[in-house]
Amino acid sequence: MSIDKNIIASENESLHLQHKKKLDFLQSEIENTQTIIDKLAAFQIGIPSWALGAGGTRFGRFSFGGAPRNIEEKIEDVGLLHLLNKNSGSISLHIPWDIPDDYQKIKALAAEHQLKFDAVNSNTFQDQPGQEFSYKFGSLQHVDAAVRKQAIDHNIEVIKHGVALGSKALTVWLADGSCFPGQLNFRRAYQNTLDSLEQIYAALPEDWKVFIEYKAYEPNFYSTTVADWGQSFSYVNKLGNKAYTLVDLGHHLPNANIEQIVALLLMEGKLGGFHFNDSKYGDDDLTAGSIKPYQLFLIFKELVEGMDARGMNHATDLGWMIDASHNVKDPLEDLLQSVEAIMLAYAQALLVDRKALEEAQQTNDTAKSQEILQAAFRTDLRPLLAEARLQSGGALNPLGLYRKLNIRKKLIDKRGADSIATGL
Ligand SMILES: [Mn+2]
Repeated sequence: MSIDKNIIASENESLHLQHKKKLDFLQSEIENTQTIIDKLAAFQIGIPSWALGAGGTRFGRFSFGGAPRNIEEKIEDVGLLHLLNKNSGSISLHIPWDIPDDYQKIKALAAEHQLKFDAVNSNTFQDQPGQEFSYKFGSLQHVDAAVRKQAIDHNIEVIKHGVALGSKALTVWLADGSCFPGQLNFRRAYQNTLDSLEQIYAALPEDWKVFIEYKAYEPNFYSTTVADWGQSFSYVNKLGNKAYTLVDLGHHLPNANIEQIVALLLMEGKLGGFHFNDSKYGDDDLTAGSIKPYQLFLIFKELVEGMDARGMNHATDLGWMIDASHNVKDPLEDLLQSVEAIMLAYAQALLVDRKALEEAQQTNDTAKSQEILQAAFRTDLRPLLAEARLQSGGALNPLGLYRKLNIRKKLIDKRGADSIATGL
């Protein structure tokens, strides 16, 4: 599924007057908008291959129809998103769900859609058909060395797939933990996990990173072996300079101050990347910015400040990925909304008057500090996002055009109403 460039151009033309009016107003209020627009145009977000179909819950799954049936169709779907918004320039694959038959063919297809391969993900939270040992009681932490070896070998295989595709990072998320007190010796589980991670780390190519993701609870409900940023930080510090912590916004206990976690991880040089989503209660995997947009902005404020303090490139020095699940929305519409929300939070963070904030902080002017942050948060910067898309050849209104062109219906016509995508 592709969209003719002329269709995007003519749709943009019909929206241009209205867009210009809003943009002119913003440009009269804000200096150097082109600097922000250029940064927005450069910023690319990785789309998860596992979130292009219906996610469902543990109670059931309701199909949307037209779900991508294989890795080629997943790349086509991400290519479509990128064509519309020009900020979805990479895809994150999950192994074994997305093992390519022909690397060169898949690389060529991705290049055709101007997509890169973001971090590759291993999966030791499920048993696969034909697998010798079960992960029911963990993988890298397992009491049995043979199970650990199977999980280590799997991660090394994932690295090999990633190398063949041109990816530069491995994300390890472990479901390992325990459901009941007494089930697990915490220290032994930690040591086994560290030992397993060291063996995976040893297989990393020189220019690769490994991201260690943490999660407070679920599927294990009493303990998780990499449960929070402190535990991940402890592993990545021991592993070495290619190991980093990955922050998934839904993986904290309620009300955790994620922006502070992000600030400190960045300061310590150990923040590797992000999984964006939003949540009300737990790991809800909802559309980024749909529940707590202010939190998303505060996180980006720390990211921009912390990356600038370390002289980092906003667009390329961290892994920016979405990790979401779609139960009631069209997954592609949901992903367009997530990308828009992430871009908006980034734009607002770029707008913060950091010099004034620094002065307010140094003089303990608490009210002023709040005014400065909220002034940025409450400025509607959507016209800058639209302008960045326009300048990059994307659509002024991606979701509007997606709907106008009846893309979901066309996908259903092509792939069927009951097609199922591999993934969560
Ligand atoms: Mn995640």
